[in-house]
Amino acid sequence: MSGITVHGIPGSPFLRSVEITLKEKDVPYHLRAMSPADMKTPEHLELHPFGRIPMFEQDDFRLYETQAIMRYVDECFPHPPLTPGTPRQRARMNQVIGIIEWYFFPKASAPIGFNRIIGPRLLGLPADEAVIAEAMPMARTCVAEFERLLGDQAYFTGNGVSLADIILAAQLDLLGDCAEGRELIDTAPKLGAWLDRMLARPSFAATQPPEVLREAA
Ligand SMILES: N[C@@H](CCC(=O)N[C@@H](CS)C(=O)NCC(=O)O)C(=O)O
Repeated sequence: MSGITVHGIPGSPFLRSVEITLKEKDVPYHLRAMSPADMKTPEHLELHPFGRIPMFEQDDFRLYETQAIMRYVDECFPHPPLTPGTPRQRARMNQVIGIIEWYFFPKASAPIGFNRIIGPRLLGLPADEAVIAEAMPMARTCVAEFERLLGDQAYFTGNGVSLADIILAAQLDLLGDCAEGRELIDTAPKLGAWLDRMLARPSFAATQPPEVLREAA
């Protein structure tokens, strides 16, 4: 056994990114599924003082921050590698991850996804339409940039899947479950085809968001 436990709420794209990384490498792990009621409890804050998910434990080693977890797993279990071989490829991977962390997640996918998907479908909260409308210009800029950076490549760094592909596909899959997300993806045909390729991977199929988050639910 790997001694690995991952904590988080199923449906979280960050939790899913960690799980996909482990599954791509065929590393067994235990998922400690949390519910919204577990958030910010003393037990949660002990593992993650900022009260977010996911968290990772391997024996007595504890880690939070999705990127740090994924990079650690990628180093500990090198096959198949999810970090590409050349400096330019690694720079591209890190650039895409930076765009996700600084612009796409906080200013586009989180406000739209929370107000259109997580809030109404999981927490019974109404959508704040003004927040969604305000996030759309940044969402369009990000998607256009992802389309440009992907270009005619199979994946963001060339022919192999990298950590950037995993993080972005996990976020776009959730966002694509609302009208705004689909509208965004429809503006970027190469990104749409790439997303289909990513979602067809066994690691994505094995980590589907719960039905309650899906639009038809
Ligand atoms: N920088 C953190 C961000 C994690 C994050 O924002 N996770 C979301 C779920 S996808 C969360 O915990 N949201 C709860 C909250 O904002 O209170 C990471 O990469 O792990």
